Amino acid sequence: MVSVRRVIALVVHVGASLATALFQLGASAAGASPREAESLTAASTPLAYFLHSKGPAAQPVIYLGWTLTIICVLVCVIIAGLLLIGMFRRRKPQDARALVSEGGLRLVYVGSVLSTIALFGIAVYMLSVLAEVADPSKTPGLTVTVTAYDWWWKVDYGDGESRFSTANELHIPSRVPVLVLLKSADVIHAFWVPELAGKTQTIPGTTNRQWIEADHPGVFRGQCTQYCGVQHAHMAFEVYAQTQADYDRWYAAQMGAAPARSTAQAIRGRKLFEGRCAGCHTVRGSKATGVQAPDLTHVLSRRLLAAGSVVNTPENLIDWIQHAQEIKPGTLMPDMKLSPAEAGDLSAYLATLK
Ligand code: HEC
Ligand SMILES: [Cu+2]
Repeated sequence: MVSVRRVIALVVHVGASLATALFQLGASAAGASPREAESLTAASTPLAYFLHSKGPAAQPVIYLGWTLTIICVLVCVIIAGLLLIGMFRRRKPQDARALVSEGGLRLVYVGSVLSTIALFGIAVYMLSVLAEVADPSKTPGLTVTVTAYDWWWKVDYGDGESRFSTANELHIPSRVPVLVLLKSADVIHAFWVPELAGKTQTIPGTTNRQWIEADHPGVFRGQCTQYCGVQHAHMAFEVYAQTQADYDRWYAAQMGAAPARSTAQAIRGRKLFEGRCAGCHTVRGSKATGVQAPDLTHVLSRRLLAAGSVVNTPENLIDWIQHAQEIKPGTLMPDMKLSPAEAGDLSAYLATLK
């Protein structure tokens, strides 16, 4: 079994290098500068999960994928070969009225038996992979709750006094199995971080479980993979695997409430926020306690906005607030009409939410 795995690992490796080279070639053909093309790796492609796995919950799946691919390619090649042989080694023309057939049914029997054995073998292998990835080998070191909303992800950490909530970003320490409890606030979505684990649905009224573990620090893209409405495609998230020290620092920073002291402009901005945004959004430490939208206590610490729709820059942030329906048509956040002065106040306030 070990040697088979080695062979598959080699095939995977060669495949990955080939795909990366092709991808970079395509990127430069499309006009990307050599440096840009270089910065792209196969990990940026949608099929990266077929080439790389970055954690133990994904490793057995990648072997399964390649084994199935190899078997399918072999079947195609064998059938094509037999067809060619059949075409060139025709039987002699015989009298159409002759009653005796020359046989040939034997091959059909052999083929049926072989296919049955192959399919049965594949089924057993698949079930064993399912069992292998069902539970982590160690007890999870961390449990987080992820709730899917149309069209973003709420992530809850901790319990009691030390609980906090963030959005579209999952931070985990690397090399620690993490149990993700999956819930849905509205319709069925599915949680998928291809390089770390398989897909798991989030179903209203049920709590599903999925464990993930990252071998090394890194950023892994996740995506909703169950069609859930118009903005399903803009329902991405990122998993940040960090060293334990980095993770602890992030955790401590997230747990704090928003700062109370600030400039006069920011205080005006906070009043405006509490008046117009608090029905949906929470900022801990202020009067805003809405629950139907992302918690914004530390919105500035996030890399992306609106479930991966835009990069979180000050310009994009205020643009999103005023034109959410243009950036993500149909999103459950309305365009907020703001005068230039109000936009300035609000920006000053949001800039304090680090
Ligand atoms: C009717 C409810 C509602 C109101 C009112 C509202 N929002 Fe939102 N907001 C949402 C929802 C829902 C999302 C998630 C949108 C998505 O990703 O599809 C969101 C997303 C955001 C985000 C992106 C957060 C992230 O981490 O991705 C920001 C920033 C934001 N809103 C700011 C504001 C501000 C500032 C106001 C007031 C001027 C406001 N919102 C008013 C519902 C609301
Ligand atoms: Cu979804």
